[in-house]
Parts: sequence; C-alpha cells; structure tokens
Amino acid sequence: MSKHHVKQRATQDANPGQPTQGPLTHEELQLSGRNHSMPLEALQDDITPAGLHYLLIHFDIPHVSADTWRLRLGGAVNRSLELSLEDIKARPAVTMPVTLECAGNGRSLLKPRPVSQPWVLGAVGTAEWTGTPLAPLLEEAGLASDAVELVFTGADAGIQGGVEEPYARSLSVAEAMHPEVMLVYAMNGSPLPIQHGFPLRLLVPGWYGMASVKWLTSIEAVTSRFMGFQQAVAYHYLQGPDGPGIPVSHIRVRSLMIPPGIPDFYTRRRVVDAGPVMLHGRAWSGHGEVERVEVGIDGEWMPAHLEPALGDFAWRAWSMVWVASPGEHVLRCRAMDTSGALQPTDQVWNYQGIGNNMAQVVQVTVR
Ligand SMILES: Nc1nc2c(c(=O)[nH]1)N[C@H]1C(S)=C(S)[C@@H](COP(=O)(O)O)O[C@H]1N2
Ligand SMILES: [Mo]
Repeated sequence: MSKHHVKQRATQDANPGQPTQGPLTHEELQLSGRNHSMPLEALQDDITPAGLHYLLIHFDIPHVSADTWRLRLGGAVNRSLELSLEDIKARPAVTMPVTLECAGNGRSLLKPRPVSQPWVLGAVGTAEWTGTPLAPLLEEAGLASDAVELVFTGADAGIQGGVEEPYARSLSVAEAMHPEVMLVYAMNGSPLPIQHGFPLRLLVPGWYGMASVKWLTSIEAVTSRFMGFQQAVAYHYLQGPDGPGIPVSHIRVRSLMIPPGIPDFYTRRRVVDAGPVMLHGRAWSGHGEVERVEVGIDGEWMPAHLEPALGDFAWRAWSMVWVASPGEHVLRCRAMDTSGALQPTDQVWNYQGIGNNMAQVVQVTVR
C-alpha cells in the first residue's frame, strides 16, 4: 500500500456525521434495531444466555457453510495451513468464561453524541466460549522472522467511511501469542450461533469486542502494520475527525447494576417499595482485576460486597443492601481495578464515542 493511501486513510472520518446534540436519527435507529444490547436484568446470570448477549454486526451476517468453510493461515509463515472445522475441533480444547464489551458501549450518553451505533449501557455479555488456543497453531505454521502482525479477516464485507473492505483486524505477534487468545467454535456449550460468528471466531479476552473477529476465514502474517479501515481509522481515541489518535485495545473498568424495582414502560424510570432493597450488579476490566465497587446513593458512596470473579477475563458479581426511604433518589455505581483506574462520574468525551465508562445513573422513585 502506498504512503499516500495510508495517509488518506489516517484522516478518513470513521463516524458518519458530526457529533450532535440533536434527536436520534433514523440511521441510528436502524443500527440499534439490528444490534441489540443485553437487557440489564440479565446481569443476574453469571453466564449470559446466547439470546441475551449483546450483538454487533457492522455489515450483513454472512451465510457460511460449515462443510466448505476453511480457515487459511498464510502470509509470512514457513508453512501455510488450511484447516476444516473438524481439524480445529480435533485440537486441544479450552472452555473459558469471557466478558465481551463493545468499545462503543455508553456512546449515546455522551454530549454531544457521536453518530454511530447508539449504545446506552447494555453492550456487554459473558459467555462460556470453547475453542482452541491460537499460539500453538501459529507455532506450527512458523512465523517468518520479519512478521510483525497477524491480520484476521471475516467473511462479511461492506463500505464504511467510503472504503469497501471485509471486516478485518490485526494483532501484533506478541498480542496474538498470548495464551488466552483463542479460535472459538462454541458458545455456552452450543455451536456458535450464526450472529456470533459461525462457524469460527477469534476471541481476544480483555480487549473490547472489535478485536474478536467473527466468521473468521483467514489469518495472514504480515511484515508491515495492517492499515485496514477497522484497524487504522475506526477504534481510535480522538478529539476530532483527524488522526492518528490512540488505538483502542483493552476494556476500561466498568460496573453496572440491575435497575431495582419495576420500570415505568416508556421512561424506564424505576419504582421501588420503601424498605431494605438488595442491589445487585457486575463489574469487569481488561486492565486488571476489579478490586472495589462502590454504590452512590444520592451522592454518598459506600462499598459493595464483591463475589470472586468468574474467571481471569470475566466479570464479578457485587451486591449492597440499600434501605430505601420514600421520595426521589439517584443511584450510581463505580468500580476500581488493580491498575488503579476508577470509573469517572463525569463524561470523558472522545470523537468516536469509545470507552465511555462513566458511572451508571439510575433514577428511582421510592413509594
Ligand atoms: N467479522 C466481524 N467480526 C466482528 C464484527 C463484525 O461486524 N464483523 N463486530 C465486532 C465488534 S465491534 C464487536 S463489539 C464484537 C461483537 O461480538 P458479538 O456480536 O458476538 O457480541 O464482534 C466483533 N467482531
Ligand atoms: Mo464493538
């Protein structure tokens, strides 16, 4: 790829319009109808049922036949490999709970609002993924000494920012060799549902979801940095439309609570009976273990009780008793991880609306 081409891409706007204070657009509604979030009451489950796990599909779901599908591993390797689903399933299998979150989770709460998939707070889920570790496969293929990255390409394609491409993302050789990085073919004990990447997807635990390429068809070792749209333009922390910005990788610390009581249908405002109320939620981070969760009741923060994490890359449950008194109340929660990162209570804005882990706010009427 020419230098000129690379420069053009680095300044190509990944968002379809300027951030806005205006009402939700028809295009955002179309995207949110296709890409659903996890209802927050599903935070009660350790493992999110597949049908309640959030979904993010940039283009169309590709139809892939498991019989003819092959994974090609090539490029700067000593020995190219072509594997069927049976070949991959015959390799050593690992099952691991992993919390996946979309980097755009919380986007629609930002002011002004970056115009893209307008997530509120539910772009998260935890599944039990089964697959085979990637590193031994890369070792079998033998990466050339000048290989710098692995490019993972899906079977789906479309146009974004004026660029037509298959969905593709890369990892450095060091990142791809991490032992937890897997090629997965089952979710919660069943074959991968078509919408989650059937027959095979990459899973990069600890990273925001964009790295976990679905409908995986090829892995290519390359000798210079991959400049595809989803890698070089999308998924950057930026203050304006022009790059380069900081590439997005690991999940920022976040906690969420199950909204207590019952909702009002249209506003979803909560109605709770006075007396002791058990508040429950989950917290996770891709930067270390969650070590503290606090619940804010009308601005006063108190520590929550933490359960052990489900796994090294999965959320942990928290709970706290709140003695609810009649009137209007504002509940919040925030988590801190072992890297020292704490969820902010005010927004930290960026142009693509990425990584907004601002503390959740739940308005409650106690009767
Ligand atoms: N091939 C392909 N892989 C993809 C995507 C996509 O659109 N196409 N979306 C990515 C994004 S942005 C996220 S957040 C996760 C969502 O995974 P899920 O739908 O299984 O929850 O898949 C990632 N992998
Ligand atoms: Mo995402």
